[in-house]
Amino acid sequence: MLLQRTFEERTWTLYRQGRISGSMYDGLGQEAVAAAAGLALEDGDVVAPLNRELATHFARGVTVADAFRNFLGRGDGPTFGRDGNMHFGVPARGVFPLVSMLGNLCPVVVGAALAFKRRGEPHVALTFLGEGAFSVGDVHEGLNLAGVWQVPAVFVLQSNGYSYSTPSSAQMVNTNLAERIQGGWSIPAVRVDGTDAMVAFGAIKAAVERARAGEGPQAVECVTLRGHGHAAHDDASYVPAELRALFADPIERLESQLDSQEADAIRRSVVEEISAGLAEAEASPAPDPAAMEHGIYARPL
Ligand SMILES: Cc1ncc(C[n+]2csc(CCOP(=O)(O)OP(=O)(O)O)c2C)c(N)n1
Ligand SMILES: [Mg+2]
Repeated sequence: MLLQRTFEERTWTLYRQGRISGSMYDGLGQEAVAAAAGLALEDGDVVAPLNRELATHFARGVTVADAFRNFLGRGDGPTFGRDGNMHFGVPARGVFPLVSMLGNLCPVVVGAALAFKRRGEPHVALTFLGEGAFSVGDVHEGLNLAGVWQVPAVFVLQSNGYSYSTPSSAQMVNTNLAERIQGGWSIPAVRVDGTDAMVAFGAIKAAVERARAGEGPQAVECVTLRGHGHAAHDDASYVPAELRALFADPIERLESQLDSQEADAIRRSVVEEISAGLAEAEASPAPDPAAMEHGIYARPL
């Protein structure tokens, strides 16, 4: 959780210095869910994180240096300098790359889960969905087939109250997504507090293990608040202060349960890991123009 928070604080600075192009998206306030899902999985499982789930990448073994290489557009980074943002994955670590089209990763993950089932492999495929994604048809096609085929897929809903600046209540009549998944597709679904790391971990871990045991698809809805706006241009001034006051900071909440010396040691080691990873990425080469067409045509990267 702290790796994601600290990494994103550093990338905000890099962005304001003009060293990261495009925009900045972060998962402030949602780190518990991202970390919990990453830690609930095992080697051989696959996961498709979205743009607020860097902790999932880190929990699956993606390095801080590789994440910085992507943001800084380095030639030896996960997207070889083609993306300077969150649109990357590390397939060798079972992490699928993010595509921007909301909901598109849902049927992809159901397909991966179907492959595991057909091969008789004890693995699980997991993806995240926000409320905006939940209004896209692909998601409902994916959920439906996951139920029909009873594949080992886990859907983690990031219910953070908004899609861009649209509050969920202006987008859907029933904002209880767990209820809709359970009622609509007969997929077991629970709704938990996404600011409580241990509760989120317990719920996601149980869902992953049920899917792994052959009990079919599972869903966990984690209720959070998106701490920042959608992206750098958005100051989230439309989020009422009374709503903000209802949500705890997941990191402070977990830290309050730790011994303060232990918490300090974690903070120090995270700062060191971030600084070392950034230094490594900064020393990495720029993309080679000769490699521009790699991965576009049949030639593999
Ligand atoms: C199919 C599609 N429609 C619209 C967009 C533009 N868009 C990007 S993010 C977003 C809102 C996403 O909201 P949500 O799924 O709740 O995720 P959150 O940003 O809250 O994490 C929209 C509308 C898109 N990327 N893809
Ligand atoms: Mg949302």
